[in-house]
Amino acid sequence: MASLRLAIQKSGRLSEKSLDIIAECGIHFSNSSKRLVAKCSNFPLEILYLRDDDIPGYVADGVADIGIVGENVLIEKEKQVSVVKKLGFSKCRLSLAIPRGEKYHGVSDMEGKYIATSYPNILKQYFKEHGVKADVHEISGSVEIAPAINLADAICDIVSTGSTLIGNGLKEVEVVMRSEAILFSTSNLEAEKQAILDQLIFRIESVNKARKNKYIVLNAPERSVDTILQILPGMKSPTVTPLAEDNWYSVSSVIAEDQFWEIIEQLKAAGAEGILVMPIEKMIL
Ligand code: PRT
Ligand code: ZN
Repeated sequence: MASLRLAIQKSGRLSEKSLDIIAECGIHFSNSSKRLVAKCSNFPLEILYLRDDDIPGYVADGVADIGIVGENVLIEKEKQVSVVKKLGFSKCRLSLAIPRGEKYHGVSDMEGKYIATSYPNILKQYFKEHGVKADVHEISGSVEIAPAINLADAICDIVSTGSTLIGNGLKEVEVVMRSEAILFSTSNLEAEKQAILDQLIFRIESVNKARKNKYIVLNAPERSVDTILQILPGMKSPTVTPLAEDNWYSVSSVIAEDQFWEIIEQLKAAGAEGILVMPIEKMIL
């Protein structure tokens, strides 16, 4: 029987979350950092541990069938692959930054400037789109120190909190692209492997939906139930069950994580009591 080969980062910012997703899909594997390949015991999946920079090439060549990297790496490598799904973790941005004391009027300020980056292809494309002719130079690692040692006028690097830029006397002036971890596949996946990938995507989507929602149970007096039902969206409609105490009901539903606090406040104001909120493990719609 065919098995799908997934390439993930061996050790780095993407490793743990990539493995978490597989584990939350109920797939068992041995996670030994010394290994190059791990076979999953209860799903036709093999995990290849690689440097993130090598993953797009291996997937394009068919050495691995699918891979997880940051979009920044995937786009920079310019390989022929198919994007499957954004995964919502390792969010960051690729930004232009200049020394803090310098004035900035717009991207045209970069005309003729010497810019250091580990992402020359993305940056050259960005300048092309903005009609700017800049001198883009590839350097790998410690890009942020380039202006201080007079190696460059500006840099283009990954930013998350921004503290690395501040610590190096730089300021972020343009966001060149936004990035997050992405699942992608070789462009001509054979049918049997595509079927395994479809199963995997279904599981990932169930896990991700569950992460974005909470299960809520509360008690309410009869006079509050109508108002509470209007506040709660629910997958279909909330469940309402009478309690042993006269004129009291238990109401349960699913609410979105990002509306959580707002909804809780409204429910309390409407007369809800004994509110319980629980994480959802999987959500199959
Ligand atoms: O060894 P290997 O080649 O596999 O790993 P790597 O060192 O190339 O990559 P790694 O593990 O550092 O990052 C993997 C991916 O995580 C990147 O390609 C991004 O998609 C994503 N990511 C998310 C980040 C960051 N956040 C991040 N903050 N990648 C790098 N950084 C670095 C950035 O380069 C800069 O030095 O963190 C610093 C900035 O962070 P702040 O918080 O100070 O702004
Ligand atoms: Zn790398």
